[in-house]
Amino acid sequence: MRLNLTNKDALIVVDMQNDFMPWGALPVPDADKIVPQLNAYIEAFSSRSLPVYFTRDWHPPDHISFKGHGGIWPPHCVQGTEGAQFHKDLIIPKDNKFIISKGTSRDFDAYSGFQGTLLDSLLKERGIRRLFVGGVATDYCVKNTVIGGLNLGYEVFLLIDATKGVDVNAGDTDRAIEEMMNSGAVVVAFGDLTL
Ligand code: VGL
Ligand code: ZN
Repeated sequence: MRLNLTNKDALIVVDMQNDFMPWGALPVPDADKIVPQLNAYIEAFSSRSLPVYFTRDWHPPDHISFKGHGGIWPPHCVQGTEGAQFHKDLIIPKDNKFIISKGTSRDFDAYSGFQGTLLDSLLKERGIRRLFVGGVATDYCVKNTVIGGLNLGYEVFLLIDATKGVDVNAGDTDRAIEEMMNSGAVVVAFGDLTL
């Protein structure tokens, strides 16, 4: 596949926060290994003045998704904590970047970057039509963001070399990739971009 980036394209980096790294509260195996690859995408977009959207889980301390509060997850990405910070080596461009916080109120969870956020309106007001999505976790927030984008009418590319899944059940990540493809997402890797 050969892909030329245009001003209708945006990069979406999903939840590259400490708590999803191998040292964090809700570890995604090898999540830290994709930082260099994500940085390559970030540079490719940023150097062309194309926008980069960083989603982050940004939960209150008693969030509904946490064990003991009705959910299945250990407490993670609590607002303002070190665990909620982005991986220290992730490049955050000065310009044309947006931070999208989700899961911010106690009684609602959001796996999709579109759920309860301004992401769709920010993309639409810039005329963005194609989304390139990477980050973690493939089988949760990446999957829901990709399918959310498809449902909103975007063309969506899954960055297969810049995403990692948590695999709570063996095979979840592979099934998530299949589900995204069946929903219309196109799997691409860095070498597919014409740079
Ligand atoms: C996520 C589980 C709970 C994710 C967020 O970013 O994929 N997974 N909260
Ligand atoms: Zn969460």
